[in-house]
Amino acid sequence: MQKKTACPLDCYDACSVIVDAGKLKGDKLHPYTHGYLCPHLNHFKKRERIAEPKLRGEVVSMETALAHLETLVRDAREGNGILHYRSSGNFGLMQGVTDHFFASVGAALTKGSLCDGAGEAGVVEGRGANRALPPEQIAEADVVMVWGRNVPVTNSHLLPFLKGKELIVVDPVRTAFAESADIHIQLKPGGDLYFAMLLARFIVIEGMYDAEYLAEHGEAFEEYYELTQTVRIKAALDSIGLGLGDIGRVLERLKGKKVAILVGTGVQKYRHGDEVLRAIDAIGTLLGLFGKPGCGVSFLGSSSSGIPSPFAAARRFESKAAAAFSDYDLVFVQGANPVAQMPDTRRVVDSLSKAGHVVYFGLYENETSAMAELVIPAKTFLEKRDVRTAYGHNAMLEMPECETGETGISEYALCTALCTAFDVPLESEAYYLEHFLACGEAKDDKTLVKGREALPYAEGFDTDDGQFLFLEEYDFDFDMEEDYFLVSPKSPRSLNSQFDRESRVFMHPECGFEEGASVRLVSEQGSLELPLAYDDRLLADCVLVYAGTPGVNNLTTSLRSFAGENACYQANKIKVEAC
Ligand SMILES: Nc1nc2c(c(=O)[nH]1)N[C@H]1C(S)=C(S)[C@@H](COP(=O)(O)OP(=O)(O)OC[C@H]3O[C@@H](n4cnc5c(=O)[nH]c(N)nc54)[C@H](O)[C@@H]3O)O[C@H]1N2
Ligand SMILES: Nc1nc2c(c(=O)[nH]1)N[C@H]1C(S)=C(S)[C@@H](COP(=O)(O)OP(=O)(O)OC[C@H]3O[C@@H](n4cnc5c(=O)[nH]c(N)nc54)[C@H](O)[C@@H]3O)O[C@H]1N2
Ligand code: SF4
Ligand SMILES: [Mo]
Repeated sequence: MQKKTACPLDCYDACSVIVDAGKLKGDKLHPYTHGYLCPHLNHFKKRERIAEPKLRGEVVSMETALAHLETLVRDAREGNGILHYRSSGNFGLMQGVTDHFFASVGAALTKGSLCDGAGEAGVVEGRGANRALPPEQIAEADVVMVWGRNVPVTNSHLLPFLKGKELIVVDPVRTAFAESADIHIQLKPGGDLYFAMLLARFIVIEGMYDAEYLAEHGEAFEEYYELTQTVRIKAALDSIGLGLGDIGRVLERLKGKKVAILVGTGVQKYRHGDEVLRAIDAIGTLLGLFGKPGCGVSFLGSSSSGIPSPFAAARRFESKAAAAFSDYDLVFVQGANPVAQMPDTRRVVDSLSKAGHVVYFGLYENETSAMAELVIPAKTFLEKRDVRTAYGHNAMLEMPECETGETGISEYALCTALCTAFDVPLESEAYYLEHFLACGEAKDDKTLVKGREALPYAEGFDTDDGQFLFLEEYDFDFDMEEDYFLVSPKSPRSLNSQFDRESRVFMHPECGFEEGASVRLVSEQGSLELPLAYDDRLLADCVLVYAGTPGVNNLTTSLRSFAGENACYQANKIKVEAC
């Protein structure tokens, strides 16, 4: 018998999945899934998962594991407290049920982000709220400008909506997507703020702005124009590897067209990530793109937008990107691999090794499970009930239990055991699922989250006075040091640290190092040796190490973004040495 569920992975697409005699297939009837899945889910069943709970490396029963967890929680509550470190291994809404227990017993949860926090902060500063464009609006555009998002790799189910459009890609790497575009702006990593400010400046100079729209929604645009004049045109363009012709080519394509600008995480892996989003949004405001059919600027949305949490709220928080694990008697890690995925691995390992006790609750063995005293296997998304929403579209998908098995425990069952032991009130699983499902409503051929608009900002911005808040100052100086830029994007073969992780570093063939030999990458934070592969899609001064490559975050910094408390994976320059 066929069952329908949804992919739980951290991805823009949140695909609708048909489970047919144990096989996973893309749902042909779901308007966003188009009948295909990606390699992550096509090979999902082949992955070796953790089979049994382990206590100090010895296999134990689930009963023993839960009893030990209970003791650790009891002791830590009386001591230096508990940190519940939950990340994005599974995006189902029921993952949050453990927050309910931990918040209720006074544990700290995390704030800030490893992912899109800097960009999100910028969007909220300028527009008042972050609302993403649904795929149907993107499909109405004439021109789609994709800025720091690798659509075929990270958001492949958007491709059918981009067919036949003029495409502009802004990316320091000549990706296959960039290659397929009408224009590829191959700027230096981190050069986006200057590029966006100069585009805005020339939009004003050329009189391309929408005066009527600005009178209503962007009164302060002349002050912003003055700010853009502080960017010295020739020097700035030289520093980011572009020329005046690049500005002209882009503006020529945008003129008088329905333009959708899609922004990914690539532009905001820096301390000033919020300013980049504000500057890109300013282009959208000057051109009057917001609230018009087929137009707009769209960053990653929030998958929980429109879904009030039914769970207890925490009162204490620890930084997601720079958590001080050593301050806690108990660190409970769920759906996460912080040892590999947080920045500044040396600091993370040092801090985590000084925590009283570490418990890992997940599907796969990884760097973090290796440091845990207690390892608890989870059930897969096929074996538990959940509801999925997305950051790339507004659909809601129900996830019934499709398979049964002896391995692992669901988040709800684990939470029930803990709540029972500590007398924390917990509603039934059905209650929470119904709460989430009640936030959706059927529309045409799909279920959508209520309140998420088909055309965001049609009624203006969500700021206090409805005006777009242009950037008023910026804290950015392009780093002209000799060293290499680190580019650390998503790999086609892994989903962060899940599945087939890359193990090489990529550099331009003319880098002067021998292909196949190991090179040592060195930053202020640490170093890493990897075999070198040539990649002529890269600029000569860039080193590419994919997210999920073991050791990549030895190189990255614990410094967080100026706004949004985000990790800054590309803020460091690095040196390369032959080994
Ligand atoms: N296959 C696969 N898909 C994924 C994931 C995965 O690990 N693997 N992860 C998921 C997650 S957690 C997320 S957050 C999303 C993120 O997905 P995306 O938003 O696509 O993020 P990235 O792949 O990190 O970066 C996108 C592009 O930005 C470019 N870039 C790097 N630096 C800069 C820069 O300074 N300026 C500009 N303009 N571009 C830059 C990179 O070369 C890359 O092509 O993907 C999700 N989907
Ligand atoms: N250098 C560099 N580092 C990066 C990034 C980058 O671009 N470059 N990207 C950052 C970004 S955008 C993100 S979102 C983070 C992601 O980093 P993390 O949130 O740590 O995600 P994953 O690496 O996917 O690890 C998820 C773990 O979740 C567990 N898991 C999967 N499904 C379930 C489940 O159903 N239940 C439970 N309990 N556990 C489950 C699996 O065991 C898996 O090992 O990485 C960040 N790190
Ligand atoms: S594209 Fe994204 S949502 Fe779809 S199956 Fe792959 S990981 Fe899951
Ligand atoms: Mo992410």
